[in-house]
Amino acid sequence: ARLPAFVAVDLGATSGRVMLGVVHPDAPEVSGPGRGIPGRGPDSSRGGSARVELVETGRFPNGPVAVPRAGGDVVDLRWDVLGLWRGIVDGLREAGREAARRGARVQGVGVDSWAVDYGLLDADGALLGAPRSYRDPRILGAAERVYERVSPAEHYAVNGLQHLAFTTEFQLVAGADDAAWRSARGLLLIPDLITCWLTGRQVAEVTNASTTGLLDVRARAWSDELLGRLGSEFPALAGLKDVLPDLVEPGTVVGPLRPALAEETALGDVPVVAVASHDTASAVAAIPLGAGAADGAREAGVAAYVSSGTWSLVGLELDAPVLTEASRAANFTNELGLDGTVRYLRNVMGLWVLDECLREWEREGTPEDLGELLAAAAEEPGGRCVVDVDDDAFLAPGDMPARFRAAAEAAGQVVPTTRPALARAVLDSLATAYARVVARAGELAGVEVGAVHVAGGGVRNELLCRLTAEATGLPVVAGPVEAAALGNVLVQARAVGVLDGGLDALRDVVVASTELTAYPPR
Ligand code: LFR
Repeated sequence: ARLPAFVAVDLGATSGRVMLGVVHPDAPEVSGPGRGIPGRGPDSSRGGSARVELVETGRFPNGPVAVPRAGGDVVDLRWDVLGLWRGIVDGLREAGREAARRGARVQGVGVDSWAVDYGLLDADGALLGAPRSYRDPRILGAAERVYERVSPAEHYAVNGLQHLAFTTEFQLVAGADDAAWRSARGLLLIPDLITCWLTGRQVAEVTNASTTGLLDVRARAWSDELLGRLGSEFPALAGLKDVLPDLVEPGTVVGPLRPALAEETALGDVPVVAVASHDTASAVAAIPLGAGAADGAREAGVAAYVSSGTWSLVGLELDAPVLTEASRAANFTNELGLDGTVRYLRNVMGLWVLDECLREWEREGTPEDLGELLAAAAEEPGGRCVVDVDDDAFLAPGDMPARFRAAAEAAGQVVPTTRPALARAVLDSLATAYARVVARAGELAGVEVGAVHVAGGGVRNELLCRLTAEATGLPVVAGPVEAAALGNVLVQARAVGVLDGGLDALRDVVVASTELTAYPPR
């Protein structure tokens, strides 16, 4: 029989990927990579878990595009979703070919992406203009206008979200007078938009919908209360309720691939599955919490995580939201996860700050090699310059080295004058933020944290992993790199019956599929 395979479309803010995940069945005596490290939590000593092999079949750049308007100085920051769509279709076609070469059969397609952003559809179901990027500075100030009418505490009691300037709700308020909004008859978050283009069907997958600010976190349903309040305070948004699609939980089959695409990509009649479509939710599903902590692991305690890509999402997996006033004041979010879980976390600005420095140096015509820069940064003295990377000043694209130095100066820190010193300062600032957030998450949730997992692209940044272990005083377990794509594949495989079991069973598959690296606390 041919091996089952699934195609994960994973869209990040700086690149999109299409990955083929081939599921290899239980192999009792095989010791996969990652099994060498003594584990706790998921049963990593057990043979016999299936294994997923990920093969990249498409990769394309992404980033906000500055689009000028007619008749003025206004520039909008938008996503090139048409370019992404082209990359996705090419990647699907290549996935079909790759599956054939490997004697595998594609049994599903699923899409995850960054959160909060959305496309509007007109009455014909056609896209009304390129979706706006959450980094568009036009958003600044919108949240405050909302809070004057519906207080932060009233929001938190229902949606449980941290304050982020760009939450969907605030974007909608900022755009309430737009001509496009007046014509809108549908609203789809980015992964739901791609899923709609794949299937023709409109749904709102719940993990991503939980980042809109419009959901009741306990009910995992749209909040009539918040939608009602918003509509009465901002009459232009009174129709919002009618443009939101029905919610579905991850693992729901949305429909078959549209026949024309089935033919064009040669994938045939495969189901398109709503996965945990928020990339962070897919990533967390694939973090083997509790496994792989080598020497130095505390006896007791739960594992925290850092999902590290453009953003760093730092927190805990819980089975119920924490909606206390202390939690709100500490700006912790309760986003929804797979299988009824809650992602209790905070956004930390993440590797975006360093990546923007690299892009700025490239724009200036003196590009920097990341590997060499990190090697030099590792030789720099640590702890000399720590700034609050979560300041909104770092949100928009631009001259990040200058902004970072200005922030260092304002904070009375040693201002980094060389690139390695700057890189070191960014990483020290990130590691310090992680340590603060991990400790606070434990306090607020009432648990003792015994280890920290790092997953996503940041796994490749060994210096940051080491600094995280030092700053938290906890063992760090790094891996997998392609956590979101892996989580995406796992949910599809379970939805069609190729895998079974709960999160622990899925994470056993991750352990069998991944190389985990342990960083001792010192
Ligand atoms: C990470 C992420 C974060 C979300 C941010 C903006 O890629 O999805 O979880 O806060 O992007 O959507």
